[in-house]
Amino acid sequence: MLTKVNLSDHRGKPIIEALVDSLWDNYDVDNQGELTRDETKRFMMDISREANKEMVGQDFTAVFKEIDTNRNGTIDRDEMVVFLDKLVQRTK
Ligand SMILES: [Ca+2]
Ligand SMILES: [Ca+2]
Repeated sequence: MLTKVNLSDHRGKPIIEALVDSLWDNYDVDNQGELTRDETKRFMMDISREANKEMVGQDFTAVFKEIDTNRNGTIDRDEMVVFLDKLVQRTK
């Protein structure tokens, strides 16, 4: 869960990367190293609940497309890093 990630305590490791590690631990259910649409949806629903935002309800398909920059239908770590980075900028 995101709430378990202490953003200020990842010595030497970029925060986003640590976040992605924890995401993959929690959401890459089939352990293929990528998040499928369903896995991503679970993650989005969880963060929107925790952040108390309606970011997902609106248009998951559009959000998924935004993350899946190479359009192969799954989210890899690099894509998630880019997305989270944008998200962090946005919520600052
Ligand atoms: Ca997966
Ligand atoms: Ca992809």
